[in-house]
Amino acid sequence: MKLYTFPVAPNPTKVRLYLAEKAAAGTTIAIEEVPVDLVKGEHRSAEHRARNPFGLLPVLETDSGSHLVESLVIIDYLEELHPEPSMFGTDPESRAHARQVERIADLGVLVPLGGLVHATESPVGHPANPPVADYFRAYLPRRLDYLDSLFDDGRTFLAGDRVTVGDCTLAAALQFGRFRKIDPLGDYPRLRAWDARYREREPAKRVLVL
Ligand SMILES: N[C@@H](CCC(=O)N[C@@H](CS)C(=O)NCC(=O)O)C(=O)O
Repeated sequence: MKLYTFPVAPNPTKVRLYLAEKAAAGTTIAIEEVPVDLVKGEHRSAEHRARNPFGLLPVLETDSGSHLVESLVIIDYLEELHPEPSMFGTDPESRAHARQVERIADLGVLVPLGGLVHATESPVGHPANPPVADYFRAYLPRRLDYLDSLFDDGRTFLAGDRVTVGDCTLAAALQFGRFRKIDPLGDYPRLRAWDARYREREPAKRVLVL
């Protein structure tokens, strides 16, 4: 299998953090990482569009040569191939909560924070768009409030006392914000403490560069 990826880009980073967490938990998944330079625009080439018609990263090329182009679907596929230890949960309810937290971290933080970066100072050349930036800025607090409130019960990670995919998603999102010096955690001490805790982990140290 091949993973087409690029450092700091949040969706590829989410998958790379997942792989690093899985490896740290004892399951090394054999995947060749292939860089596609987003800053140089390599993702817009015909070669990459043959892998992903949307011209985005990450892309997983499976052993049969097919392409998966959604980060969470890539993770789901790898989890099906390597279910142990689960990066979602051990029973239906814990899996549902872990997946819910991941969706909120993705749709509620990664997407708007990524949109804010691209609408202000896009590393891939999207035009600045102040009204879009304002929209995403206003979108973030309710989702961050919710994620911060999860720590009311003293949990260590977003979905409980073990790392799940949502931790990878949120860490990937926050790194992309740091890339453009956007820190949305100012009013969220528990999320900030989680962020510091997560970044101390070996998988995070291996993958995150900012
Ligand atoms: N929903 C997709 C989103 C993929 C995506 O937006 N990838 C970004 C990098 S994080 C990209 O390739 N951006 C290039 C561009 O916007 O030109 C996923 O979850 O993988």
